[in-house]
Amino acid sequence: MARVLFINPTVRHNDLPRHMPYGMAILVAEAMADGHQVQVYDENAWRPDDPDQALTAIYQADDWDVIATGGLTTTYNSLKRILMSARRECSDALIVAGGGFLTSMSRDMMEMRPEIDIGIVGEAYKTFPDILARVDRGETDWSTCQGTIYRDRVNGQIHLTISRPLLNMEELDQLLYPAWEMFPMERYWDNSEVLLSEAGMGAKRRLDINASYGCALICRFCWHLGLIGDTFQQETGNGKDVFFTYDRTLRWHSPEYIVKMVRYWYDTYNIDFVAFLDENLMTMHRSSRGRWLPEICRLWIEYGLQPDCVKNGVPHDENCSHGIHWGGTSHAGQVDPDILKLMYRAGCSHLDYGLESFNDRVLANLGKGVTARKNIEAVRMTMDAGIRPIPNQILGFPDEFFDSIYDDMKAWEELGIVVFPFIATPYPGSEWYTVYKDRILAQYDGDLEAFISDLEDATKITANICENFSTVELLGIRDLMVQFNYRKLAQFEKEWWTRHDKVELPKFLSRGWRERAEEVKAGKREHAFDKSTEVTTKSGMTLAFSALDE
Ligand code: B12
Ligand code: SF4
Repeated sequence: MARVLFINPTVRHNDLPRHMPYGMAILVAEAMADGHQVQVYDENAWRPDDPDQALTAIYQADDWDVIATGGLTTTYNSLKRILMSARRECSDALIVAGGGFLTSMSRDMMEMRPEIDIGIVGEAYKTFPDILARVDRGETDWSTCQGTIYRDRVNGQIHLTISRPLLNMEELDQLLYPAWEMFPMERYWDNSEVLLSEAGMGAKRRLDINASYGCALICRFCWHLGLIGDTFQQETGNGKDVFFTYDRTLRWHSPEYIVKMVRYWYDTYNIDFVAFLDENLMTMHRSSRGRWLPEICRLWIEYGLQPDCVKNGVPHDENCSHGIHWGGTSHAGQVDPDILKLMYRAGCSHLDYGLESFNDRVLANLGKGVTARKNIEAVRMTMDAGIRPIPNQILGFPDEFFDSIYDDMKAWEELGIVVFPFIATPYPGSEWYTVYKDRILAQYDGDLEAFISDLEDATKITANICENFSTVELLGIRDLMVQFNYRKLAQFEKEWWTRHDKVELPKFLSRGWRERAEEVKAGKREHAFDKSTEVTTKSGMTLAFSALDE
């Protein structure tokens, strides 16, 4: 059986380790169940003073057959170190990479990181065990291993194999529980608190769960890890590569699987909070014709997980020692008071809303399936249900302009929202990454790796994809927005018009992203510009826009 070393890279190097890697922890469990000799080095949890020295010691500690690593694109800098020293110290080991950083830009990443022997594109639940079984059999021909991108060891060429079908929902329910005990849980317990609700703030033993895969919507800055049936392969002139479409295969675990697992964690680890990692709980609710979430809530109570405070109808405090509070992600266009009521009764204490903007033009162009009015209603409805809504805002969309800026500020004031907006960031895998790739590269002197290395939280600006404001302007605008400085913004708006004679409002097409991806690949990167939209800004600059209709 193979000797397998998993390495979890550092996530958010300037924050504490807060989330054990859910997907990797399941792969660890599956590999152990198949009889392989598995070890885990969690760099994210340990944060050694000298990461390279620590890695060298670990690589030299055994004769590894397989080194497996991967994670978010934003962990690239950590992954680069991990991969480089793996190749140096373990020249004979098979280096396997997976997760977001690899799937979102498969061929580019294989070129950027020559240490990787084989990459797993998208879902790894079947592919990774298949690779380990082949290692056991001494096979080195990867051409028949579905769902991978590999490097020919003789001539160095990179090949993409045909994609592997996703697990169906029955198969998902057969997945083993994450092997949390292989990770340094104590270090994560120390940072259990979730500063999003009273119950979350007091959390001392939180675990995360990913109860569903995907989201029905198509927000153009978002991406789904290649786990939702949206990948397609296309010849590029440099070999086949992976692209992403609007196709959707939404999948969820059964309520029984979810609640039984949480009850198991409660009995085994005495957990007090669960964070649902699901991209969007509400689209799953809708896709299940309204059955999935109510059943989870019903079983949560039936399995004795309802928190005491909710059961007794009293505010949460430190005496609430029985049951499990939880939080997750919602969607303003799909939520309703009935489901919120049920969720509250089962212990839901916060819901994250990617509201993004309070301007209808921006929202429509984004593919979010929501309006400003719905955003406002959802915040109120969630508060009325006793659940804390956590509103996320983004600034710097391609069509951001003064009207959307003022709309955001007005809504924040009206709802009493305190927020520091993220900056619209074209993370690899997203539609805007593909559409704006040339522009992104131009901001990094053509150096793709420099862009990838620069990516962190979207609070920081990396590649600017806003058509109307420069990077410096966006940062200044965000500052003025959070201070509600309408006066300075109106002054800037006047200045802006002395330097520009038109505003650019790109209109993104809602037809199939597959066709769009093909156009983009064929070199047609420009998108339709809507010159007819009339925009009214706070200081009444509407007239200037009529010039657009010429
Ligand atoms: C938890 C989470 C985080 C955690 C960190 C999680 C961690 N420990 O790595 C935190 C909160 C820190 C985080 C932050 C951010 N995140 Co985040 N996050 C998630 C979330 C909600 C869940 C991840 C998860 O567990 N998924 C479920 C499991 C099953 O999937 P998985 O881990 O990817 O594993 C599967 C495969 O990818 C693969 N795989 C994964 N790892 C490995 C390793 C090996 C060796 C192999 C073989 C295979 C493999 O196998 C698994 C089974 O198929 C996802 C959304 C989602 N629901 O997926 C977003 C998501 C991953 N995040 C995303 C983004 C954009 C961010 C932020 C940039 C957001 C922001 N505005 O700041 C920041 C970046 C922070 C930073 N500076 O690095 C994007 C992805 C971007 C990208 N291109 O990588 C996602 C997809 C959200 C989205 N829809 O846009 N995130
Ligand atoms: S609603 Fe959320 S998860 Fe769904 S596509 Fe939009 S940002 Fe992504």
